[in-house]
Amino acid sequence: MRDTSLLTISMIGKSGSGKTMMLGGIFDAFVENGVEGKNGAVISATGSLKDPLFRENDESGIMNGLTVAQHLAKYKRERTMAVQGRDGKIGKAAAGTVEMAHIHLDLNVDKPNGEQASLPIKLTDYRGGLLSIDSDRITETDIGECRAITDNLFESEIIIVLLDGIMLAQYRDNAFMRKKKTGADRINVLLNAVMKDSRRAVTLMLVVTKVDSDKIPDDLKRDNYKELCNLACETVECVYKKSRIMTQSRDWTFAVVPATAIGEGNSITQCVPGSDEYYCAIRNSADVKQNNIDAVMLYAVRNALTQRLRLVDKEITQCERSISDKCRKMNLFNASAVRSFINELSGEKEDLSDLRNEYSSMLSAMNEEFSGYYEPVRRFGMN
Ligand SMILES: Nc1nc2c(ncn2[C@@H]2O[C@H](COP(=O)(O)OP(=O)(O)OP(=O)(O)O)[C@@H](O)[C@H]2O)c(=O)[nH]1
Ligand SMILES: [Mg+2]
Repeated sequence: MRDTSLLTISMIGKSGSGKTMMLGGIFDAFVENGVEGKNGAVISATGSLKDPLFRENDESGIMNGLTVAQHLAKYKRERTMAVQGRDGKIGKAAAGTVEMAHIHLDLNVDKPNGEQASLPIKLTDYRGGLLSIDSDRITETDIGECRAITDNLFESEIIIVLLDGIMLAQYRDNAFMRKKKTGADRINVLLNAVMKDSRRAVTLMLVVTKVDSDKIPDDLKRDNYKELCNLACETVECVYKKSRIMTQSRDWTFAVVPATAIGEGNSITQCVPGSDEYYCAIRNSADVKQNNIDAVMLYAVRNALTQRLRLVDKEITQCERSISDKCRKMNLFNASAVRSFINELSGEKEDLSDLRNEYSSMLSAMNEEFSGYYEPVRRFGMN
């Protein structure tokens, strides 16, 4: 049976859009450092007991937490990106992802009063090349991985779409090329299918990556990257056009956020010789720091939890209704059968109430203490 408490997060984006680097930013923000709220609450992530890869070896979960952290350390940005040496020369750039990986984490909230709440999440990293593969060259492995991506998308409560900010800027005046280069042509098709058959409320975060790059002109960076974000929305045209309908009729949420996995002033962007594409390297002795990747995660999780809380409330009301319905129908002859049914329902209601308490405890902190993180997030699709 699928674990319903597990929050599945899909990250989709073309090869080179920054998925693996974003995981590096998540590692940096939540696993290594922890994100702090304004009154001292901390949201951090640890290896999850739900991780099938590590659970077998360690039922206690203590070693598990460590192994997952070690496993994740391979996402450190200095390892996944070319770095400039002291002599000014740029090292070899890391290759893209070659193998799909599912990362299970527990997202933990520690409140100043000592209260704790936790939510297991699953993130998946895959080779973005799959998005642009030609159907006549597709292999069995490709098909398997494509299926896994699609399955993952359909079970996700959060979908993060990554669009390369440098490419958006480079092709700002050519919509056709912009869609092609950022992979939006394929992303539109994929998400159109998800929107059609969506079975739940989804939070869709459009993340504009690499906004630290000096190849993005100032007029696109102004006002917290307003024009760059507008370009991103126009590029995933189908999603943008349907966003209002999906918001109103299916409870979806849409937002766009500019983000960087390494921080402003920390990169060098150079043209790939003989091509029209750019690559980035980390500047010598840069203080690498993600910006807004924490905001993407916090905003999306808060929103997904708000949706879950609504659902749990509905289920609790239904449970209560069934209990009082049964009570009314109880008589001398059916009393024992009805009583055992009521007991069962009461147990169910208790479990739901525990879940409700966990969600609302987490949400109250996310609403009260972390509101500052939501400022760079722009909503769309509301009217
Ligand atoms: N300047 C800058 N460059 C970035 C950032 N994120 C990614 N990059 C650059 O983009 C390259 C590709 O990023 P990845 O995270 O490996 O891209 P990916 O989406 O995982 O690509 P695949 O694994 O091939 O699907 C990196 O090696 C960096 O050069 C960022 O925030 N800022
Ligand atoms: Mg990758």
